[in-house]
Parts: sequence; structure tokens; C-alpha cells
Amino acid sequence: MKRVLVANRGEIALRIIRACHEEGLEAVAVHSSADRASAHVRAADRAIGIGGAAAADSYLVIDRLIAAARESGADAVHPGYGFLAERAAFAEAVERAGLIWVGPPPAAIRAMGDKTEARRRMAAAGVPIVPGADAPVQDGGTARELAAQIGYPVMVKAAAGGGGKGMRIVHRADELDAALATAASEALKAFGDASVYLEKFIERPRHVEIQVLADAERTVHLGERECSIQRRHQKLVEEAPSVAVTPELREWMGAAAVAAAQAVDYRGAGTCEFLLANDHAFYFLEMNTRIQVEHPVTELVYGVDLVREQLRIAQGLPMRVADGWLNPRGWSIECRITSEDPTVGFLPSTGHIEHLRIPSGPGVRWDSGIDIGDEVTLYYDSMLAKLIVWAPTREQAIGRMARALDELAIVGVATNQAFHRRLMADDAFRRGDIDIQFLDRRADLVNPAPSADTTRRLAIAAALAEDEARRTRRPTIANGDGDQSQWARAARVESLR
Ligand code: MV4
Repeated sequence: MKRVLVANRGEIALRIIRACHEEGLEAVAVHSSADRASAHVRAADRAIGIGGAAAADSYLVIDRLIAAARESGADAVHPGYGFLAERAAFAEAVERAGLIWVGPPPAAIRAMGDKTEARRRMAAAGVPIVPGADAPVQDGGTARELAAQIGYPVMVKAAAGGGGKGMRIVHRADELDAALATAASEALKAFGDASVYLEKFIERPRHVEIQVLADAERTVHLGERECSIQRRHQKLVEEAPSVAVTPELREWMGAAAVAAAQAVDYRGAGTCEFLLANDHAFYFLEMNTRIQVEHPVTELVYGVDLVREQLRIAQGLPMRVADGWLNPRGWSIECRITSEDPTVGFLPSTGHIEHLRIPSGPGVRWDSGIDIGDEVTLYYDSMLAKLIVWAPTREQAIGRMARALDELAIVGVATNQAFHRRLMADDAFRRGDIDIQFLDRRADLVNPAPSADTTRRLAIAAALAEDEARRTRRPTIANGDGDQSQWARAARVESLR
């Protein structure tokens, strides 16, 4: 392997290019028409345009990516995350073109992509899954029997699903029929498949995932990431390790994740998602067959460069991870900085990055694909950057993140920076008292009402600004006499803009 085509954009493309260079590999960037001057394009050894700004016209077009690899003489393709990363058909097209796929075997992607098949295979491999039945519900009567067996509350889930679509919680038998109907119609709309199945509803769980790494010889786990701080299935903060995971539980969950990977002949980096219940029972949800956004927190507590190891494993080389017991060292937290405006319900915000002050100093890492002058559009994901810290303890990591957030300045687009600052200062978060519904309960953190003091300050600021504007505004004189120069007229018009 000499030259890697990076089939992605933004921070992850840059992250992969950096890993290629450290591994002594050349990196080829691809870009849409909107990304011609992006950081990932400038960092690569070569860049190839692959189409229009919309992802459907560029980053999602398999044939253009394969053609770009051929044209540039690349011998491998790294998909990053999102876009085509978990499309088995893309992995197969890469391999058919005689290129190395930097990812798991297509069959492993396929096996984990079908949620009910994954459930069956995991159960067979001894991986704990949520109690329930993976056979789709056939009729209301048998569904009621099954739900009674499982015990309420139960959850109706789309068989073809994922991402929370086609999901319904049912607390009593008399709600079941309606939930089945709405979940099925939602599933049909979202996935083109109306089949749904039943699971025990796990109340107030944490979302804890285990990183695995597999080469031809070994499959190891690199502990957990705590990902409970999420809103509408979008993670906002991740940390490693998790306050809820003891060394013993880590070994149990790690062993389950390794078994899951081995059951599908996994290779490379992958992640098993679990629900971790209050009673410390854990249940496999799904496996992500790619490098994930939040991989850096694992890198910082395990001292492993996951992307470099992906590149090695893809070449058939052994991973550089010590055998046996691996332990996390210290604490790492990641905040996803997005161009979402909390004052308008977290709608994506657009504009130009007019000013950017990047945090740095001890224990601070900034993974980003944006620079001053870049335009933030609606074409792609709203994540601008990941701010990641490491410190010896969780308390110090939170303090360090608060300091780094104070240093950060992004001018030109609205961001969720203030949310992260509030979270780092929050008592419940600092105690580690979190679960997947944490932000649903905490509107005060997500979108706080301005305090009376803030409102007063804003009113004073507005009054001063208006007063200043009235003082400096020159009178508008509709000058019909023609005795005035065009320059003076233009200046007056300009001062009124
Ligand atoms: C659950 C659950 C509670 N009980 N299953 C949401 C997305 C999908 N991948 C699985 N999901 C859930 N399944 C049972 N039996 C709660 C969720 C869930 C969730 C899981 C992980 C991360 C965030 C979540 C947010 C809401 C619900």
C-alpha cells in the first residue's frame, strides 16, 4: 500500500490524511465543488474533484470514487464515517477494482447492517441482547401474548430499522395495537419494510459502546466510551472511560464485544453499542462497522492511534497493540462543536467563519476541517469540530474542557459552544449522573430562558446601540437641487446602510 484515496471530507478526511502521512503513505483527497479549497484538500498530496456540492452528486457516487482512485493511482480506499462507510456494495466495488478496502469485510458490514439478523447471530454467539423476539410480529393476538411474556413496558421496533425510527414504547396491553400500527407505518415509510418486533423496554439506560480492533490474528477491545449525552439520536459529548463501568464490567462488556466481532469474522476497527441498565445489566444494540466520530477519546486513554492501526490491518500487518490486559489511563472528554443555533431549536446555522480562535495548551486536541474564511453551508453535516481533552481524572478533564471552551471563539455562524459550557458547569453532569434521557429532562441546559439580569443587560445594550446609531446617523436630505457632489451623496447613503 502506497497511496490511499480518502473517500470523505471535513475533519475525518483530515484525520485520515494525517494518519496516512505518519504511516509513510500518500493521501489523495476527493472533493465536491463546494469543498475545492477545504482543509482536507490542502492537506492531501493530490485532490480530485468528484462532482457537485450535494453529497448525492459527489461523496455518495461510488463510480466517481473508484474512477478517482484509478486516475490518481491510489491502491487503497478509506471511507471514514458517514457517506458510504457502511455500504457493503461500496466495499465490494473497491475490492472488485483491485483496491484495498480500509474497513471490515463486506460480509461483516452486511451481517451487522440487518438488525434482526445481527440480533440472532449475537444471541448465538452468547452476546447478551435485549430480551424479546426477533421474529416480526404477525398479529395483535400473538403480540399481546409475547408482550405479557416479556413484561411491560415493551418496545416496538422496526426490523429493518435503526436511528430510532419506527420505535414505540408500550406501557399497557391496551396501547399495543395502536403502537404496532404506527410503528409499522413509520417503518414502511422510512425503510420500505413494515415489519416490527418486540423487545423489553430498558428504562433510563446509559449508552455505552466498546471499541474493538481485529487483525488476522487477534481481536481485542479498547474499553468503553460513554455516549449518553445525546439529543434526538445525535451525540453531543462522549467520554472514556465511563463512570458506570468498573474494571470487572469492562472485561465483561469487552469480552461480549470481542465475541460479537469474532462471530462475523470482523477485521479492523469497529464499535459495539450497548444499553447499560441501572442494575449494570448490559444489552447489545448494534455494531458500527466503521471508525466513529468519537474515536479520539479512546485513543487518548489507551494511547493507540486507531486510524493508523486501521491502515496497518488493511495491509495485513499486525496491530501495534500490546497483548493481554489493556487499561485506560486518565480521562478523556469530547465535545462536538456544531453550527446549530440553540436559540432556534438547534436549526443548522450558515455563514462564513469570520474569526476562529482554536483552544490549545496542555491536554487539548482540536479535530476539525474548518478554517477562517470557510463557508458553512447546508450541504453537509453541521459538525464543525471536535474539541477533545485528556487529564488524569474526570474532574480535571471537565475543568480542562471548560477552560478550552473559554478559549474557543467562532464568529460568523451560531454554534452550540454555550451549551457545552453550561454542561461542564452542571452538577448532575459533574457527578456523572447521566443516562440517554438526560438532555430530554434538562431543557434548562439545552435552551435556557435568559435570566432577568441577562434580559436587562440586553435591553440596555440595545438602547445604547440605538442611541449611538441615531447620533451618528446623518440626516437624509432628498437633495433635488443638484448642487451636491455624487461622492457626498454616496457617502451619505453608505452611512445609512
Ligand atoms: C432501546 C431503548 C430502550 N429499550 N431499546 C434508539 C436507537 C436504536 N439504535 C436503539 N435505541 C434504543 N433502543 C430498548 N429495548 C432505547 C433506545 C434509545 C437510545 C439508545 C441509544 C442511544 C440513544 C437513545 C435514545 C433514545 C432511545
